[in-house]
Amino acid sequence: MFTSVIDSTASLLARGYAWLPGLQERAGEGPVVTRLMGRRTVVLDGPGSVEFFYDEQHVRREGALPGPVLDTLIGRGAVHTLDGGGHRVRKDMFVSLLMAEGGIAALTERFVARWPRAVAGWQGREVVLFDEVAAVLAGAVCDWVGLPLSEGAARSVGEDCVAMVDGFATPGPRHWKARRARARQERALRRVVTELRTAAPAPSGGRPRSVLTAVAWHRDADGRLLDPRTAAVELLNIIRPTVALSWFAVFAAHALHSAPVHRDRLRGDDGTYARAFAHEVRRFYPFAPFIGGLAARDLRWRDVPVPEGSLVLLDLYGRNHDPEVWPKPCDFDPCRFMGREPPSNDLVPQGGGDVRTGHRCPGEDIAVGLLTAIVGALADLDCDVPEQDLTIPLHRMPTRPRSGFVLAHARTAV
Ligand code: MYR
Repeated sequence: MFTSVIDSTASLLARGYAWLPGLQERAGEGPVVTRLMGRRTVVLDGPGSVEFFYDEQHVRREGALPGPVLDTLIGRGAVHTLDGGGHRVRKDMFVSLLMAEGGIAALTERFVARWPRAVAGWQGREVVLFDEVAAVLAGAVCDWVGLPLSEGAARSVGEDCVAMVDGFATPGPRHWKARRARARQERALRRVVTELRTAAPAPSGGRPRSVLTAVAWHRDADGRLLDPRTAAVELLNIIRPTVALSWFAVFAAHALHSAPVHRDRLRGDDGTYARAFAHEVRRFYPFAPFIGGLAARDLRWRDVPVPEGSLVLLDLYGRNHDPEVWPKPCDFDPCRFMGREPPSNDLVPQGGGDVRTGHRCPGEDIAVGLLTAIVGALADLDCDVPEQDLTIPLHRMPTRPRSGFVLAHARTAV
């Protein structure tokens, strides 16, 4: 076991993805016990950790996310901050919207329709793939939500969503940019919700006409409509994570560039290899290192006391690289997913647990579906990759290839 009484927050912010593996190395076989933001913190890893963390009797969400994360990434009053009955009713709304039959296909079709137009617009200039994918995803998801936008407006929404994700875990200018981006988008969506409610009566029964209508007229566990700001927060909790797939898109481009052999296989593919590739991108590359909550009561984890109110972290990156679960975890090998969908608590890049009753991300199927389409689109792209810095710095959270992946002379192969 590694126990530190010295607060480790500054070390986490400085070391990024290397912070937890560093403590784990010092801890040997036992759990890491440290302090973050002044709180006793116990890290769960290894067998049983995902199941332990997602047991509602063990970990609660209320009060777990610090203000700087709420005011940038997640939003105040979001589903992520609820427990028990309040969580279940709000979560049902997300599940019914994000996992509805045909919903993922409809969103993916919007991305696929926009992609060739975007590529055509890159003629004669270098582009940063990360920025371009964010703009296409923003246009696709806003349209799908029921908020069709011009290309320019979609690009701005994409930039704001990227800023929220990019700046939530970092003090300084990136953080203030994230706060401004959230405030701007919350304001705009609050207005949309208020206008929609004023313009027409609540839809009576049946399937709502759009995601926007469903969120605007959603009633929480207390039977009340969400206040317009919370409705805006939850709309952003659909739009922003979709745009955040740009991180996985550049990781996919990085993987294709590092091993071009995958491209040939993807070009002759019926989608099966692209899906396996998408799963492997989500497993292999560093995105969310861990997830946190508060001990709901006095607990013990592998003989270590976890007093009520302690911060409990679940090591997501460690789970995705556990050699007991993933042989040769540091090899990028999509074949490990050929012909099989991963057991849900083995592959946890977006968290684990049960999607309907627990805190598992309800957008995970969307992420896999869209990333599969993105992988196919990238494999079909003929382009030059100019000299650039493609290193992935581990101290930066969230990280990505430094250059954002610059392309030149791009065109879709016929
Ligand atoms: C979303 O928009 O909800 C998806 C984005 C999740 C962000 C995950 C990036 C993790 C990087 C840092 C963790 C730092 C903990 C202080």
